[in-house]
Amino acid sequence: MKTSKSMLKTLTAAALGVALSVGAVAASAADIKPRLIRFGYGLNQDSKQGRAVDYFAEELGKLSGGKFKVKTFGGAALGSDVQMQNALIGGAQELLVGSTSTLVGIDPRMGVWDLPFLFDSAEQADKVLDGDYGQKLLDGLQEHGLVGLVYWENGFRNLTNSKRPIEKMSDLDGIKLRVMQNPMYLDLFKSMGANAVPMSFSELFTALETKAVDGQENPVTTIQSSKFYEVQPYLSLTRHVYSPWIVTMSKVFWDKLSDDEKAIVMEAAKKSRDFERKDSREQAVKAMAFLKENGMKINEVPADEVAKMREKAQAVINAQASVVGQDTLDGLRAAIAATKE
Ligand code: TK8
Repeated sequence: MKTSKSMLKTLTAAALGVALSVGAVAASAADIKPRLIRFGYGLNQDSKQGRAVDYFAEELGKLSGGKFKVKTFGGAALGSDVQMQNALIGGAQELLVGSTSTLVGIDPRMGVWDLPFLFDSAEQADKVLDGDYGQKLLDGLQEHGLVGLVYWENGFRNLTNSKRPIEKMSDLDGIKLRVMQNPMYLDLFKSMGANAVPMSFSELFTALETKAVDGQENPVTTIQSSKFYEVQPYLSLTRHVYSPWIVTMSKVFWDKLSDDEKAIVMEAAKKSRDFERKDSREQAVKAMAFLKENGMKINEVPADEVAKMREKAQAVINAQASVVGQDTLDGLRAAIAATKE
């Protein structure tokens, strides 16, 4: 619900035939108070995550007429993704962008985005994430103390390791592989023969450097921006999962905001989503070239070997019905099917 003040403004603008965005209306006359938002994230500042966080900070600053100050904290300076989620729920931090995977302990349904070999393209994923299905999952977070604003792109995940190129599924045998903290990943990579270990992202570089683990999996942009290429010679292009990122806000903070304030937060969030996805897709191409130039040995995985991985994945996907709920899984399949109509 808009306040009567902003409603009047909107009507006036419409009468004048001026196309004003909510934010432009809001900045001067609407109900906006000075606020501080602490926005934490796990990647380095020099990454697509950092760039989009900075973009959001600037946009929201503008939309609020300078009243909202967004202080940004990259490189897990406020803690790991799980720690930051808890800080949001407790009201000690306002905003976070990170993986959906670490939310499964809070809301198991978030695990659907980790299901392997789900999307054919990033554009297809956009449709499902930004459509009713994705929105329903965002809305579901509210009862757990988080407000899901938008999804950004993390990207298609690929394997890196220090032992050997993964050219066939059996090359994964015994590879000690760091996975994200969704138990589904453990089952998935164990079923493919790897020795999977869950670990927070903030500990990963050191674990790779000290060889506490042999490998990990992430999109090429992260392999570049987190400097994994310095300690991981092999990159195998499996594209096994399309990962989104999710921007979440503390519900404690959200509930304090006026309708006008909520509207500008949402507007900045949506703009940042579009900015980030565009940047992500441009950077993915550049990252491939960069990683090659910087000595990574990159290989494609032959189709028949990917087929073997898909077969293992299918059993893991089916087993997720009891975790995320059959309805949630069916809804996902329907939403994906609808993108093909
Ligand atoms: C960054 C993480 C990262 C994710 C992971 O905090 O944990 O591997 O892909 O992007 O959210």
